Amino acid sequence: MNFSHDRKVAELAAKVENGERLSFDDGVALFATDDLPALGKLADSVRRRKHGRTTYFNVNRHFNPTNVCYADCKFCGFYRTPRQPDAYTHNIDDSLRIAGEAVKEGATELHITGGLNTKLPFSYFTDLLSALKGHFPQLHLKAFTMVEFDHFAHFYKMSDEDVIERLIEAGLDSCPGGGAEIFREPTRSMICAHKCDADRWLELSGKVHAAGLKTNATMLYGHIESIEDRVDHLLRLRTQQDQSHGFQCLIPLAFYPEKTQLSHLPGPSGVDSLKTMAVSRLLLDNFDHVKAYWVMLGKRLAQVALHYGANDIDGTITEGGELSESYSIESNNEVKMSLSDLVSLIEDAGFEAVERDTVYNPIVRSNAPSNAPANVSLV
Ligand code: V47
Repeated sequence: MNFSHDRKVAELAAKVENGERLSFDDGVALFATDDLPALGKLADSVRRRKHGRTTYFNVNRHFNPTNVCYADCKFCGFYRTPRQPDAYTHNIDDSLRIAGEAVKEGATELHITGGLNTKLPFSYFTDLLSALKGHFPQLHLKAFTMVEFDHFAHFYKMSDEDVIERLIEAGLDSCPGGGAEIFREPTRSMICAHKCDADRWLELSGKVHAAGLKTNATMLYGHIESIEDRVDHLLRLRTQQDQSHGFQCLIPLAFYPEKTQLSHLPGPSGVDSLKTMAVSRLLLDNFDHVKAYWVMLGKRLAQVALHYGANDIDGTITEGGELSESYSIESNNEVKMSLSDLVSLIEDAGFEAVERDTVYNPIVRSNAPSNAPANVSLV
């Protein structure tokens, strides 16, 4: 039996098997195929070569210190202007209480991002990190996107190096992948005109990597962008990774239109999401990990995406995240999964669930988190 009825996919399968790098045109051709199972098989072969049957997850919590933001991104349903009644900024005590709950629930990571809030001094962020690190030294602080770094440097008139150094001194351990959205113009300016541009996002990633920290990268798809925009985005990340080597993981983020300025759009289909996962895995030959973020994909599609190149499904506890405060693709708005449910989800898809810390060291728990369900299966 031929690998694919699509001759182009069969040709690219040979290229992938020989370890050759795929080009821009190859990426566009893979998106164009109607042979979804063959595309999945190809991405799965790369995923299995890198990770075998292992699917990683972690026990984490998202925390947004403030939802006040001036960026006005068209795809965002989270931000508020300072005068809106539900605008908030957490003080240190609140933040410690939330982090304390997360630690009690067994979290190893706090994922911290927030709005670009011009009412706050830079010391708000360093004090926040120092307090969290002081109280919970075991908690990995994955905090602030390249867009926030750019805002800090401009707004507080500091050099990039100073911003990075002072946040690391305060307790920063690594950075999440947000703010990348879609790099290519004019799409980027149409959806997030007030965020830093692609070159700046990539430049800051390089600087954070040079300072010794790992970061992630995202791609927001399924809104107004073209397939060429997506391929361009992935290849720019690949080029940056060749130079600075600090990206751990790509997270393709399926656009969820509800409560955004783009709510008239349908969002990506299931097939589109699986193709995007597979092409991401195939183009990013220098990224170790590709994550199926279940909060945006939904649990069922995230499970299938593990057969389309993804080898990580993110966290158990995403409650309180900017992608969950206002919405979740899950019909009951459930944005929290127990460790045992997540393990079952992975095993049911035919993979071996491995709990990891933020930088992909496997974690072996000697006993369950204090509030974990009694039937929790330990990894
Ligand atoms: O940059 C905002 C996206 C990102 C919507 O690093 C939306 O491990 C879909 O970066 N529909 C922030 N997506 C979240 C993020 C992230 C999430 C999980 C794991 C990691 C990681 C990083 O969320 C934003 C934007 O691209 N986003 N609004 C929306 N309506």
